[in-house]
Parts: sequence; structure tokens; C-alpha cells
Amino acid sequence: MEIRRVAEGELTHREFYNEYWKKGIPLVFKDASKKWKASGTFTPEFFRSRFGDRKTVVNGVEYTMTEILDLVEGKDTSRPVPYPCKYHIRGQLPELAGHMNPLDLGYARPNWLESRWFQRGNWGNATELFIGGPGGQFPYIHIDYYHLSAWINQLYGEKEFTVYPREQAHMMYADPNDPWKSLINDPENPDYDRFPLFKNVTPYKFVIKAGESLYVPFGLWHTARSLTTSMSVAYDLMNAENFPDFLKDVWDFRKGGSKAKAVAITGYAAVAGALCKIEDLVGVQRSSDRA
Ligand SMILES: O=C(O)CCC(=O)C(=O)O
Ligand SMILES: [Fe+2]
Repeated sequence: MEIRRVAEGELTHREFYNEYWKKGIPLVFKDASKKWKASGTFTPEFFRSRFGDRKTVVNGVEYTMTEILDLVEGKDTSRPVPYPCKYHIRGQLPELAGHMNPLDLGYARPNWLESRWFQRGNWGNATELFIGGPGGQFPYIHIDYYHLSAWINQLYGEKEFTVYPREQAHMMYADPNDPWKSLINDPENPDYDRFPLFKNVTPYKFVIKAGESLYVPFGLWHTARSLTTSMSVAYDLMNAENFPDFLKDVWDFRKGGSKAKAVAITGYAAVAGALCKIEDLVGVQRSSDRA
């Protein structure tokens, strides 16, 4: 699996839809986010001067933006640099609405998560700012919750991604208690006695730089590592292709609790999906800036 990198105008939305989205093949868009106001604006200085006091919790510890930036820029070496430091944009940095417009970059659509039917309640969707420092490693190899596909838009610095081909998914040792996570805890130095099949897996590693956007197909195992001080904006995509898997996850996540509640929520999602399908057919426009 070669990770293709496409330049502006090299691929139409239809080509993307048929060749990548439907087939679940990752892809890097070279200049897709250049049209965003966030492009070139999102820098450590920008966040330090405007949002220095803004707090978020990483691994159970609360940090201000200034504290996070001091850590990821190496100005504070007194304690470990946490990763990933995340801010929910709509909830925690609402001033940034409009900086990622159009959110879909002309490709990430239709997006049922933008429909009013899925705006209610928490369906695992959010537009988030990720901040990291050199060496900041995403804590596990995983597939994204709810079988959503992810769009990772690198806006500052560099991040290395590792993706594992779909046909090799059966060799990824999904944790039976948490099937979104792999038990393989040290992919750079794997314990082949515990994970013998992983010897046959061919990871694909590549770097995304500021201005580049990565499409991570739903259900694809992946992980990431920040190489420099890094900032990216990530959001998710769901539509007719991943909706059946999404719906199954909605049920699986909730079936352990109250059955009546699980049935009601899954029923709601099923109806919301049916409405989105109709909206797609009649060409309803959805807000493309959900941040
Ligand atoms: O950007 C990263 O560090 C990886 C993010 C990711 O894969 C996730 O949040 O699911
Ligand atoms: Fe992920």
C-alpha cells in the first residue's frame, strides 16, 4: 500500500469518493487546508498570546495552554511532555469557529455528523485541536471509535503516522476487552513471543507536514508520533459507507447497560441515518464548518 499524496486540483471529489473513501485507502492532500484561516495562523505564539489561560485535561492532569506550550516547546523540562494535548474546539476554543472553513476541504462530504440529526447527543464526533512535542507518541495502536474515518489536518510542525493495511487487520491483536486498541504496546520493538503474527505485518510510515491533510479510513489500524512541536485539527466523517458499522458500534457500546436505553439510542441513530440518506438523495446542504 503506497500512501499517495495529491496536490490541489489533482483529484476530484468523485474520484476521491470512488477510489479512496469507498475502498478505505488512506491518502494525503498536500495543500488542502491552505484555504483555511487557520493555515499559517495556528502557531504556538498565536495560542500563547490569545488563549494562554485556556485549560484542558490531559491524562487526568489539568494544564493551561501556556503550560502545554512551554512543555511542547521544551521551555519547561521539569516534567514529562504529555501527548496528545487536546482541545475540543467548539466547547473549549469557540473563538476559533470560522478558522477551518470549509471544514470538508471539498472532499470530506457528505458528512452525516454535520447533520442536525447527529448534532444532538454525543456520537463520538468532535473537531479537536491536537498539540504535541517532539517524540510525543499516541499511546496505542488503535482504530477510531464508532468506525468513523478521521481527517487529520496538520497546521504546524510535523507528525509521523503509521498505518497498517486493512488486509492485515487480523494480525493486529485487538484487545478482547477493548477491541479498538491493539495489545501490541511497543510497535517499534514488539514482543514477538506474545505477538508472533505481527512479524508478518507491513507498517506504512510517513510524515505529514504543515498544510497537509491525512485521510484515515474507518476501521484502519493506526498510530502517530509528533516529530516537532506540532499542531493539528482533527475531525471525523460518517456517511452511508461507514454508517452500518457505526450503528453496530452504537449498539455494542450500550448493550451492556440498560437494554431499553440501548434500544432507544440505537433506534434514534437508525432513524437519523435514514433521514441523512434521504437528505443526500435530495441534495440537502449541511454546514461545512462544524467547529
Ligand atoms: O494525531 C494523532 O496523534 C493521532 C490521533 C488519532 O489517531 C486519534 O485521536 O484517534
Ligand atoms: Fe485515531
